Amino acid sequence: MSLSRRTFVAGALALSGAPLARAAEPLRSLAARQGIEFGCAISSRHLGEADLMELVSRECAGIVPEGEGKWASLRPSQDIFNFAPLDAIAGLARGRGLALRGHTLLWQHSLPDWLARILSDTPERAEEVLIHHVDRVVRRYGGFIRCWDVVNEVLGDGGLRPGPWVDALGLEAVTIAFAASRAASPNTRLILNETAIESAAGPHAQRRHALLKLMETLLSRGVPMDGLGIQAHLRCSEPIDQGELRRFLSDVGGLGLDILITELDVNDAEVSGDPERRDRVVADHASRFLDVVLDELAVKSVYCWGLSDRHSWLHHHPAGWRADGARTRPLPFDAGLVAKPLAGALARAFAGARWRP
Ligand code: 9MR
Repeated sequence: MSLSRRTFVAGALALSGAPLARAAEPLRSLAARQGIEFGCAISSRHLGEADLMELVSRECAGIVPEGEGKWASLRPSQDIFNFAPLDAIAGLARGRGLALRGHTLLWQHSLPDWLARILSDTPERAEEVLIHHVDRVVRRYGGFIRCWDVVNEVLGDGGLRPGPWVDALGLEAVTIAFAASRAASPNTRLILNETAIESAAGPHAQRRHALLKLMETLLSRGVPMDGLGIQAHLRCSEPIDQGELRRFLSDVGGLGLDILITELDVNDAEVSGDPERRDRVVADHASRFLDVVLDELAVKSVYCWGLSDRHSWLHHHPAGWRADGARTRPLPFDAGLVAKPLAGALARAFAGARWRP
């Protein structure tokens, strides 16, 4: 974009503490102009909401399934793969020309009950069942899902997070999942997805440190990992540590890894005031994150965890419950699908970002 055009867009958007008009340029094209992919998570439960699906295909270049790629959805029993819900999301992506990300092959949550027995058997059985699952799932969507969150939230505050996979296989769970993914689809980008690394809070600092060490270890062992996913479930009550975040992103980029923002939303559970004020605080908080993040050229995509406040996991999780009983407003569009200041913050951040190849 020329400087004058860029100044114009940024200037026009700067007027928007106010909601963006629906006629504003879609987020996906503002992002794409700088080589960034913008997208969001969707759930197959909401595929029937025509207005929401219209908004998704207008604003997004890609989608990611909120739950349909998890073991609990794909594996009702040991012998059965149920691909129908994930296929439905893939069908939307195909029909609307959207990219599709995969989420997720190795996580301590959303596992079917039958798996516990196998994972507590022998490490060999655990390895076998993991390879079988990854192979079937990744191979099936091979060329179409170009990027998978292979491993999700494997770090706790002090190293590997205990959970069924780590308890059964230790770090090998991670290396097996990556290797099996690469074997199943050699051209798919393979991501290590992690949470809670962006604030000044002690556990975040510890996790940044542990994450760098983990990625260095995996790369030194030849593990086929292409990038880091930063979930970015931001919380207004937890200030962004801009200096440390900048340094961390640069260290990750220095390892030759891509960085993806995979699950952005902004929790306003502790923000007081009317919705207008809360929406402004949310947008400002996101800007402090996005300004640093998009300044790092290794950052290639930004996905929100949902698109409209009509549906958010935070409405169903204590982390998102407010003392006044009102619903959290964590996403760029309100429940009526009108753009909020957070959409303006995203638009401004994309318009002001540098081009990345
Ligand atoms: O938003 C998802 C919610 O609907 C599910 O019930 C939950 C358990 O599967 O997972 C939520 O998504 C999580 C994501 O998979 C990983 N990072 C944290 C997300 C919010 O909890």
